[in-house]
Amino acid sequence: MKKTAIITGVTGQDGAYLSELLIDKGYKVVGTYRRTVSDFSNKTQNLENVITDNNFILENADMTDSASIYRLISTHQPDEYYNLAAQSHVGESFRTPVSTTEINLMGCLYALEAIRLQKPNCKFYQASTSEMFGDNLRCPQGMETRFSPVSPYACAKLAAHHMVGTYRKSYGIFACSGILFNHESPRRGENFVTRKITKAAAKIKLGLQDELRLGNLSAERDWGHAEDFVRGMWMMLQHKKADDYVLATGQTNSVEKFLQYVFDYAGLDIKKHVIIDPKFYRPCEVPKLWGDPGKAMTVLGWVPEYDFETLALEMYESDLENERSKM
Ligand code: NDP
Ligand code: GDR
Repeated sequence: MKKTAIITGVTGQDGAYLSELLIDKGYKVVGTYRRTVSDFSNKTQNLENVITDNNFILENADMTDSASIYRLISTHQPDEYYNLAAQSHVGESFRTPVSTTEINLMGCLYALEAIRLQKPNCKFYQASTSEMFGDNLRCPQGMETRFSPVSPYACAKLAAHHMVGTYRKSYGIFACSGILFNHESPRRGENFVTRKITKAAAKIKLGLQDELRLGNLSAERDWGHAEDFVRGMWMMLQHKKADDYVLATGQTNSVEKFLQYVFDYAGLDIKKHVIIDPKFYRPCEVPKLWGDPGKAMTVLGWVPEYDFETLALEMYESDLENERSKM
């Protein structure tokens, strides 16, 4: 019989890649989106490869509505549940700390509790994050590194992370947290820095835009590709024992380096087009993220295939093609 997987936050970057992976593996996927007044086709644009597939079902559910999470699990009796839904923008979490916490912490707890009560053998994946390491500069950051969150986003994610461990230890739920470092792709939301850069570079190249406003260029991130990372999520739930893992590439680069690499490739001059705007600075910054994926590599056999350069070029080329097709 087909396995059923629920993916909350399916309309986001990772949800789309994970849906494709699971459908390829023969799963039935129940993906959730939250209803808004704005155009439905905008919301589902990441899902164009799966939305008409017979093994894909789209359900309406809001992570802040415990009843809708409870209903999801009782209706579909899933074998696996991937909790990807989140207010995932760190900068935005300073402006909306309460709703960020409701979505990112309570959404996780509602799902764990619904699983405990209705489908205790359902395996659970929680989207934890390298942001939990915050301003701890000990590098590379791995399973033994102390957490030191510095944003409402990271605080909520860290509480959810501990909740996952608590349900695993207390009730024997097969619950895993993936502590994932930044991962990007052409489907990355447009207000995250990599996509903001590749989209702007493409538009500047085509004469559709002149300037790009950015914040802190000195921050360093360990950037990988979302396709590699969703494979790691699935591998965690296939392992015989539930546990937590770090997924990262093990390489770090600054925002400035990403910008320079993309602009050089596009033949653009940063000095002519890039303006540093304090509006994009955060009240508190995570200066450096550099992950140690050793445990995931050894125990799960997970190996990322993309490197920094291939990722950046794929994103730029995709934005260039998109923008050109609209001209
Ligand atoms: P995205 O921001 O692309 O997607 C988040 C998804 O959550 C969207 O589908 C969004 O829907 C949905 N969502 C937001 N609020 C709610 C809500 N109240 N109820 C239901 N759905 C909601 O994130 P990514 O795909 O990049 O990341 C997936 C997960 O992994 C997130 O939890 C993120 O925090 C975490 N993570 C991501 C990393 C990365 O580098 N990408 C690294 C580490 C962790 P809508 O369109 O309606 O807002
Ligand atoms: P991050 O990603 O905060 O690491 O969280 P983001 O791309 O937003 O920022 C990365 C770094 O770039 C700096 N920066 C800017 N950021 C944005 N968004 N816009 C700008 O104009 C800009 N200029 C400079 C930021 O200050 C930061 O240092 C992502 C999200 O996917 C989280 O959900 C996830 O948990 C972490 O990655 C791991």
